Amino acid sequence: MPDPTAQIVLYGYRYSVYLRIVRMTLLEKGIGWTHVEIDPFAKIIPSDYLALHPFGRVPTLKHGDFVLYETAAITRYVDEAFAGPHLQPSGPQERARMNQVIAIADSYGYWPMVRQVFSPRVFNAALGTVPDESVIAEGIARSHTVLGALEKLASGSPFLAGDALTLADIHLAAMMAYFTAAEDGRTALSAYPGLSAWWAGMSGLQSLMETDPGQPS
Ligand SMILES: N[C@@H](CCC(=O)N[C@@H](CS)C(=O)NCC(=O)O)C(=O)O
Repeated sequence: MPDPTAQIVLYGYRYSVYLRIVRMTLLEKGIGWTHVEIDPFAKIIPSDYLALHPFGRVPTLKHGDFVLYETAAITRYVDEAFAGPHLQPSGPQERARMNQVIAIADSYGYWPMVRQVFSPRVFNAALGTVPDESVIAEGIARSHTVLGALEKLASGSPFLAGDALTLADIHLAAMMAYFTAAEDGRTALSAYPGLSAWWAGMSGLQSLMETDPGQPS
């Protein structure tokens, strides 16, 4: 049985979208944690971090002696191991929809929306790197497939799965925040009215705003 009083340590890179998803989940649950900064893009990843996460990515969560990586596993663990609002619907169809949205975001959304659009257009540009427009154009084209799929699931509700905030909203909101930080991303999203309405509500979520890492400098 997890000990809810054991200390939580979260290892991650402050600009990581996946770290942000876990931070948002902890905030929504009302749980405190200690942050350890790890830059997964650094030339050398500390060996003591690789001992926790053999793939060298972020985030990793430690709860007492229990070590867990993979964001979707972490957020489900946090939801299930601690008191606070339930972030997963109980109905099988709503729960399946939540899992589907998270899988779409991870499998098809993260790379084009975050790595091909946000990273070159906003993040690297703030550091003075001239973006490769062909990468951004490909990212936008691939993002349209993702946005089109999510539009069919958005169904005009303020939430993506059921009638309350779930891990699916948190997961996608963190990625959408980065995607829409780029003008190209905002223009792409505007073609999808259901998803735009969802984002209009979600963009004001307190846990999303509190975890905004700001611009790199
Ligand atoms: N499947 C992993 C993905 C985590 C991930 O890709 N994190 C990014 C930062 S947002 C990372 O560590 N990137 C380092 C790299 O691509 O080398 C999860 O869900 O936690």
